[in-house]
Amino acid sequence: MKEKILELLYQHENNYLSGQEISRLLGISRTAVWKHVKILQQQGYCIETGHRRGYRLVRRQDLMLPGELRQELKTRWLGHSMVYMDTVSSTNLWAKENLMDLAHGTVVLAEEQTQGRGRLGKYWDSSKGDGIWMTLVLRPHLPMGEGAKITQLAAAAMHQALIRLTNLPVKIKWPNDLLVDDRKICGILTEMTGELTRIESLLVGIGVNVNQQSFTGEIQKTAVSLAQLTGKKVSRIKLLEVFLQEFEKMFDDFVENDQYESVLEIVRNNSSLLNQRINIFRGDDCLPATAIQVHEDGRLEVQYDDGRQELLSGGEVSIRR
Ligand code: BT5
Repeated sequence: MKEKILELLYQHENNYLSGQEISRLLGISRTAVWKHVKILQQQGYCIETGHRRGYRLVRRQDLMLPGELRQELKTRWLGHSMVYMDTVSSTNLWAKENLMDLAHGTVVLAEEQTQGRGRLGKYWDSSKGDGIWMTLVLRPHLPMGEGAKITQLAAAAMHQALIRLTNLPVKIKWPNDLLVDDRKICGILTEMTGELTRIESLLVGIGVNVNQQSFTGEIQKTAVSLAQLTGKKVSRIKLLEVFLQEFEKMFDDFVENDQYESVLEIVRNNSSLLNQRINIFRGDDCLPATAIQVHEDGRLEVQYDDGRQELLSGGEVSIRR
């Protein structure tokens, strides 16, 4: 009912709609309308109440409210179900804990994460209102080994979205980073549940630095935001909308039509690692090598100095140039 009220208010955007009219259209009492409006206001929707005039919705671009996003989103299935939270420990963690209730294509969004996570137990700085902190919940019919490809797919989709909106020279650092001028603008953390033979769920966690003016601590010099790079505030809603559309297109191509070439082309052509000397960190070990190619299964093909070649999985190594 809350969603229906919101829909009506969006249809009459910036104009007042009386409580009586809403109650007539939806067949509920005026008190019920008022209660739902109160909840929407608590969730961050800017609904003005005018004496005798009713309710009026004013759009806000400063929050990632699902209602705002839905107005622009042109996906077939991705993001049709959304969970929005003001603050959460981690959207990946939350999705894992609530997995049973989350349908394929659900997007879990938060304004702030108090325990944002990276790979291998590392942390992810997720300050309030500045970035996109989200998890895509996917339930594809794929064998377990195919999961690695999805991280590359997410990186390729975010690359395309960032290029379309900002035209910045964005590079993809296998397996899960997007960089501009060697500083990190986006990180991806893909987690899986399932059996040996089949994926039950894929949780694609994505963090994008959008409107931070500065960073502190360990990442002060290695992290960067879109606002810092472009010199102006960037709409998180617009970026989300373009990203979700890109992701859906690539995902459908891959899962339904077995087409993965366009993803490979993007991650290979925009790679910051290929043909470069790299250091591969695994546990306490560090081995120098050369990055050769992003393999068609999503792993990274490297060659050690003794000529030996290996395919690396994203989950187990850290790489530095
Ligand atoms: C990643 O790990 O880059 C994956 C980050 C995924 C974050 C999203 S946000 C939504 C979802 N919920 C979560 O809890 N996580 C996902 P990794 O490659 O391990 O990089 C982690 C390293 O990046 C840290 O050790 C820091 O050095 C650096 N870092 C932390 N926060 C950063 C930020 N906001 N921007 C740039 N670099 C950061």
